[in-house]
Amino acid sequence: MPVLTVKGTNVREALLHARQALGDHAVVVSRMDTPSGTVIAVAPEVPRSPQALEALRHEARRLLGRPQAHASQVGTREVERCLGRAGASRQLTERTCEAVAGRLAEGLHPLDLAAEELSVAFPVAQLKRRRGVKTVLALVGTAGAGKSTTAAKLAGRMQAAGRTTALVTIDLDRPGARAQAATNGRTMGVPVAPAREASRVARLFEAEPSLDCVVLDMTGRPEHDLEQLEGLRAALLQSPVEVDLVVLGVLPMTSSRRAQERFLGQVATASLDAVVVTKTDECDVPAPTLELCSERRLPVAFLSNGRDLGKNLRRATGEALADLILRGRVA
Ligand SMILES: Nc1nc2c(ncn2[C@@H]2O[C@H](COP(=O)(O)OP(=O)(O)OP(=O)(O)O)[C@@H](O)[C@H]2O)c(=O)[nH]1
Ligand SMILES: [Mg+2]
Repeated sequence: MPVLTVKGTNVREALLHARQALGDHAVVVSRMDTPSGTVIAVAPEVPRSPQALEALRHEARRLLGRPQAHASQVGTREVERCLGRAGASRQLTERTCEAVAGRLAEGLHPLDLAAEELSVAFPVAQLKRRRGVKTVLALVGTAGAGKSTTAAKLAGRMQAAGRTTALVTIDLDRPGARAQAATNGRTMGVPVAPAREASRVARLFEAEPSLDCVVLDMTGRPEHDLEQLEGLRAALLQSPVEVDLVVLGVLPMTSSRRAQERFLGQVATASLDAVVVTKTDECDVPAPTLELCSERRLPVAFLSNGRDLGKNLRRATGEALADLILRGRVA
């Protein structure tokens, strides 16, 4: 008969969880109090023989009978060290260590427990595609944030996923910008369309029915780009083609917190749908950027971890964010 460990902030809560997990016939075999609550070992039903009872007790002792104080100290110390290295705030460190300490009886490695806790600590974007609806992914960010690089990577990714994609850039005046777009488009096998006004994207969809997705690279001048986005929104509303506009903020991990906050303030009216965190490979302290996203309830959609257009873009998942914090890199 299997024995499960179930935790709660108090005995009553642990018992409720046990009932939810194993039903009304669950029996408590053993109990252990921890700094953050109670862990109980439960079996699905009353054992039928003294031997079965002894086997259950043995298993419960194995599950709960760890040298708790020692394990808790050693375990959370390692987690604390990792989080410190990642630049995590005191609140995040305390919250994670407390959760890990409360789960040590589960028998997993403390860093794995920390990874589980961190994997649900930050919002992750669920960019859902509506059936029959086309998509514009518009990238806003400060100069040099990684917009053009990310735009090319995203366009390549969409194309590879079977969506007929174009890369549109409204960054036409900066020297070298057109050439960069053309080279990136060639590298990714995606056509590039320069446009003075973002609103032209609406007409592109109308003129080219097979076009399914546009990745829109912008200038890096927030005021100008916000105005352009408004123009595009208005044009899409008028258009007979149904298109979802997804606005992605490009947030380099290498920028200071103050610069990141300033940017988010500048684009507040654009109501970002999500962010792409770039340059994760050049930053040793990933936690502050992710904590800022969490504070602002900004879901992370992608992580850019290098210059290689074909390789260095990952979909953000809870596990990837936890890896970034605990291991310093995207797995
Ligand atoms: N290491 C690293 N470099 C990156 C990453 N993303 C972009 N870069 C580099 O950052 C620099 C700026 O990238 P761009 O994509 O041109 O940035 P941008 O936001 O379009 O810049 P502007 O158009 O000038 O505003 C380039 O040298 C890129 O190769 C990344 O994830 N990691
Ligand atoms: Mg650019």
